[in-house]
Amino acid sequence: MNRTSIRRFVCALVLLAALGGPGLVAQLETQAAHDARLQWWREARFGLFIHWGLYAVPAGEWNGKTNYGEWIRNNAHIPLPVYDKFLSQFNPVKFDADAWVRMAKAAGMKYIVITSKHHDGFALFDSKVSDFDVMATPFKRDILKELAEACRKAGGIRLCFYHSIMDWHHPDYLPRRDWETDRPAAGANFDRYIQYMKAQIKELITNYGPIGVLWFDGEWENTWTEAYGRDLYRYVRGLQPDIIINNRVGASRSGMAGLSQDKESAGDFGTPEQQIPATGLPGLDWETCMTMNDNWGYNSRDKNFKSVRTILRMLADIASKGGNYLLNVGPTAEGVFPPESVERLKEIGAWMAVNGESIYGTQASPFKKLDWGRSTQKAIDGGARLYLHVFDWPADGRLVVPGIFNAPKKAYLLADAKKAALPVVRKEDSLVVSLPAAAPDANDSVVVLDVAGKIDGLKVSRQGTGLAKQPILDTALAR
Ligand code: FHN
Repeated sequence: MNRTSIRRFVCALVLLAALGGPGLVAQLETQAAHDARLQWWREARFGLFIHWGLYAVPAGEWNGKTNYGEWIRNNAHIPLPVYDKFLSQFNPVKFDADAWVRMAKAAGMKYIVITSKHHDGFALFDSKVSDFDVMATPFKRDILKELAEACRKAGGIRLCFYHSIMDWHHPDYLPRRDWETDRPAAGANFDRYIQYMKAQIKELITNYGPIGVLWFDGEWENTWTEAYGRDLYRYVRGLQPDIIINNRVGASRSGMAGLSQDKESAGDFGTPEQQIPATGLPGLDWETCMTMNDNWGYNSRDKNFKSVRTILRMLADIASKGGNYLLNVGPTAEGVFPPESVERLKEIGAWMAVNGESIYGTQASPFKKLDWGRSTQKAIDGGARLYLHVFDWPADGRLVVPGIFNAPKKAYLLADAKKAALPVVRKEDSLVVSLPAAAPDANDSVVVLDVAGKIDGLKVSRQGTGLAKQPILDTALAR
């Protein structure tokens, strides 16, 4: 090798070493390949989260207290031998994977993320490396296999797995719970635990067909590091290259805001929890996960369910900021969704059947603020299609769309199968759409507004990004 090639070789090595840090995703694939891998997920916009496990047996109640959820073993200080007794009580005879998948699809959801193993260490699947799994219960059926088959048969919905890094059952997991004086840490080997976790993850990734997302959680304790996360990210992508992995694989999530401090950390999307970012997050993929009531796991007393109006408006708000919405159901120990969840999924589905086009495959709103609701958008031939989500139907029938300089092409109600044109006029820097007296939907009525030409980001400050590209527009929107 001559001097030049030696110099180039050394530079390449240095670069690769540098890439070992930030830029993990970029190191593994081109931007085009990354976009192709995430395309289905970005278009999906809406998924079902399912938190299910042994904690459904006590259903939130222990020693007279009734405010527990999936953290019951930790929060009620239940010793392992006592908690293990739930194994013999877990027999969800009413579980019907096809019914669950039908309800998710009918609700307009495009993916299901179910807890393969939550923090308590119990596996909802037939794991050859653990005896703390569903095969050790009277049920003795591989729940994830049945769900995988149900998703395959139904089509149009992807199965994804939640998997907790934190494990309160495995003897090698550290740290122990601070109240667990009966489980000394002596002899525990965290690296051996990582091998166990990788073995279970390999089972998940290789035994159930193509998996859409591996949704890690429980990554915040001091034994787990960003370096472990990068290694685990590579490991999972090596098993199934097209899989998507959330940012909780690493250790750089900023709490419940869910975004990674290091933009280049391991993971493909951010995970705000129980909250919606105040602004859109241009250039970032993110998904808000949220309970339907106050608990992830089933709590029989928790009747504080969000209204359909709240859920639909959150869906529109999240989509208008370019995010995904992962809405949770906590099934009972019998294997059924709580009736309140079933009812809401049905009503959400009725809205999505008419208006799903205004959510799926849309991009973030071009507007900083809309007094009457939200907006999503799609590119169309020769222009842009705005989906105006009207929460507050204007009493005077005039829907003012501020700060848009494109020429209007057509406007109509998305709920109107005939797409009868609605009058649109320009008033200074706004377009005004004349609406019928009655709103088509009590919660979120969608008005479609097609305009000529791409909406120029320079003219319209993006909704909530705080990036006011043209100050004049801000004042117009501020009115
Ligand atoms: O501790 C878990 C909690 O039980 C639940 O699984 C949520 C859902 O994302 N994640 C963790 C809290 O951030």
